[in-house]
Amino acid sequence: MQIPAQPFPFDFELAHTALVIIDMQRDFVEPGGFGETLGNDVSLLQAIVPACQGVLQAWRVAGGAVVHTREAHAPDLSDCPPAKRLRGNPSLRIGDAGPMGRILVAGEPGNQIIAALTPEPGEWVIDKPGKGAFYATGLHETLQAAGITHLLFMGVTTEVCVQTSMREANDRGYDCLLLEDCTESYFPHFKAATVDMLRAQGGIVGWTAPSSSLLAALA
Ligand code: TIU
Repeated sequence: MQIPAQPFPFDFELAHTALVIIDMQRDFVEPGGFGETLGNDVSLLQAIVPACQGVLQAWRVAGGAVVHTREAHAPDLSDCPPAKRLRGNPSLRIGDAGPMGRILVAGEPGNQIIAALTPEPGEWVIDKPGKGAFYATGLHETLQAAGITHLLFMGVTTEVCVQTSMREANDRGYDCLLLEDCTESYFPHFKAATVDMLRAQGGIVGWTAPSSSLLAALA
């Protein structure tokens, strides 16, 4: 398959490509979670949910592999560096009890993927303690075992967990494409800058394209 993309068309084979949905969990997208404790307006992120849903549905129908990630820490916070927990002045820190349970802790209501994008059986769900999806997870091994060489990214936030994961993937040899309307930041100018920088210099990190281009190729 080939889709129009920047900086040039993106070629991929469905059987060797995974859709990677970064951290579309309640902590970031709904009020009362980690995103809001940092002082952010989470409604900005809610706007991409319909586009993400459209891509996920089409990708499932096509039979492509799906990865969902969650930024999640163990209940004893053994995988949360103190530097991460103590940084800044949030209204609640990681591990504190909030309206959706303990902030950014695995198994809590706030740590679940939002209802609109609930993982289906057979899809991979990766809990990650860092911003990048490859740090301290088995994601690379899982993808290698499945013969995956190309990754399509969506999720939040563009310049934090999505960009970090895409850079980690690029360094591990994956061809990566970011679906522009399926990612968002609490800071719109950070999203715009990230989309620009990922595809600059001949695709130094990868490609970007609107989801309509992927949907047209899958139709
Ligand atoms: N998932 C993710 O991007 N984690 C963050 O902490 N993002 C922020 O923008 N804060």
